[in-house]
Amino acid sequence: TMAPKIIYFPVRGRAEVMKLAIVASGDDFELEQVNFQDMKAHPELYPFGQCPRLVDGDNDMVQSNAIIRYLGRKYGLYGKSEKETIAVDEILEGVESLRCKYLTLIYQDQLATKDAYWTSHGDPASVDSRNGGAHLLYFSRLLARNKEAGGGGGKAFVGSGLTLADLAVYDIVDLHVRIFGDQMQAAYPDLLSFHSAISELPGIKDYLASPRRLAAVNGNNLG
Ligand code: 0HH
Repeated sequence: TMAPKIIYFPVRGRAEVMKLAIVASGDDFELEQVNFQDMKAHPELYPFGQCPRLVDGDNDMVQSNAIIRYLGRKYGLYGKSEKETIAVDEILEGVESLRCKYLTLIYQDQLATKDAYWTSHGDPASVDSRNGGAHLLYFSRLLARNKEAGGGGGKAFVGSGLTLADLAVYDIVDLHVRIFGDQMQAAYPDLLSFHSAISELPGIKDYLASPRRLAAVNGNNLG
């Protein structure tokens, strides 16, 4: 069978978690650069006029979080019980919330609001902020909670095995470490250890070191 094909711009962006899910499962992906004209002219292929799009055999889909969940079902990264699947979904949505703030920082604000961003969404002291709160602290707490419940030893967010939740948090932490490295190290050493544990996993380690990992993190070349 053919490898799942990701159609996207030549950046990590919203395709990165998909790639991590595929390589962590010992599978391979094909990358195709999106054709902007096609994307706008073919609503049957791009119903929202946007990419990423994934083609895997008969399954052809858009919306990054739908694609990620599809891959989670395909590769068994979506929890081992209803409760675990609920927890994975909660974390995927939590990552989406922070990703939207990150995208504003990069694309609208061009990093000019970096300090305010950390104060509102990064610094653990901002937990009571009405401006979204300390998203990274929420992840840190969830990791500790799963560890206390006996799962993962600080290396998994849900249960004891790898899930989509881990890959999504890995990616969003990675994006924040690039911009806020020192603050991240000081405030969230637990998230940093988690991040390095994920980066050492079979499949992921090789992928991260390979030329397949695109250099461009986002379309603005910032961060
Ligand atoms: N909710 C959708 C999802 O999660 C959002 C998808 C989305 O925003 O799938 N797609 C954007 C591309 S992601 C899109 O299709 C941002 C990457 C930008 C990189 C550009 C780099 C060019 C470098 C040569 N946008 C096109 C559009 O909306 O017209």
